Amino acid sequence: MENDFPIKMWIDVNGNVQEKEYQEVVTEKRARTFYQQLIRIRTFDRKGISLQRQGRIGTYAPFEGQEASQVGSALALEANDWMFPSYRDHGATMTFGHSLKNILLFWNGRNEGCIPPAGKNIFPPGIPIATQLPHAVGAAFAEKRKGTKNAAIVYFGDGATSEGDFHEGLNMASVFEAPVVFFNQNNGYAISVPMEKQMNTKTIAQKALAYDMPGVRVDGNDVFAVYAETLKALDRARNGKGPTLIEAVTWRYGAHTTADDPTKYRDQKESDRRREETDPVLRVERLMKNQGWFDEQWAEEVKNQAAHEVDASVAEMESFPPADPNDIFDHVFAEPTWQLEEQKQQYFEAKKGVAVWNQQQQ
Ligand SMILES: Cc1ncc(C[n+]2csc(CCOP(=O)(O)OP(=O)(O)O)c2C)c(N)n1
Ligand SMILES: [Mg+2]
Repeated sequence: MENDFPIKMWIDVNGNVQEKEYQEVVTEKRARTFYQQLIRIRTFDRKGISLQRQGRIGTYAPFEGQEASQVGSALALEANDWMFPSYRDHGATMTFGHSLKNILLFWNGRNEGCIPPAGKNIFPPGIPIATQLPHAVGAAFAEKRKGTKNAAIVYFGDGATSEGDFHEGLNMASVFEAPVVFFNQNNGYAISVPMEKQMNTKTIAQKALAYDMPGVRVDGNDVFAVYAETLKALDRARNGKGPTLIEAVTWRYGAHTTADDPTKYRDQKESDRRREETDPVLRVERLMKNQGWFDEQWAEEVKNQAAHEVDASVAEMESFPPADPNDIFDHVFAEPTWQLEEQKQQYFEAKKGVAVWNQQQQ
């Protein structure tokens, strides 16, 4: 079965273009745009971890290693398309035009973090695994019924494919030919659970067969291959041909979140080896060097510009007051249920208890 779903690659690990015909898409202009975005989101990601370590934001889910999957797919979208991210996909949302400040506010527990810039169809990150898939199908189906050419993309991990929502979403999209792209980032792990312990299939792409839609495997660290395959799937969707499942094969170099220690379940040497060989940023750098497009001074400027933008967004985020715990309870339903009222009371009582305990320690 694995052989039926070969991994598509446009640029190999040494930065060489695989086919002559790709040269039309693999232009200097695109390489620069991709490189710039890859650096931008990596800079943000590293800052996210650093802010969490300093206690300046809450928890944080890093995506380093998965940048090509997120940049390549997001840059294939049209401005009016819909994006449904998970908690690890803010590289994609910021590429699609989300505000960096709001993304940071999200990780700091503030409601504003869920709001995209005006006119941008970006949903808040799906934290309960796979719940965003049926939402994306609904939005795509609504666009189809309205007669537009807009499509939706939904991001999720390998672990999410074990959830009922994954199957319900794919089935519904298939039956109603909804213009949606199911974009899976297979990073090999669902927190500490490796893929082989959670499914017997060797690929995610083959799961598309059950829903009679195309299933495509792509090198998720090759931004050009990801871009080209997503574009193809989006074209198909817009033209009434229905959904596609894309499996971007990738790896996260860091922890699942800042609350996790990956060395407990993964050999760090494996991650180091992969980084050396298949880092998505290095891949574009090697391509640009091979083509004579890489300019050290320009690359320095790109890095400085990214650092400047990220620092400015941190300052903006920090001008907001800390999150209000009432918000967790008050915005779930229009009228709060008794269970929520009870939980809220319990929370504040416990908090009072902690405050008293802290005082006693002083
Ligand atoms: C419905 C549900 N069950 C369990 C969890 C706890 N949980 C958070 S992340 C995660 C693993 C998801 O793995 P995967 O889909 O591969 O995404 P990745 O984190 O690798 O991007 C789990 C089980 C959750 N958030 N939601
Ligand atoms: Mg995963």
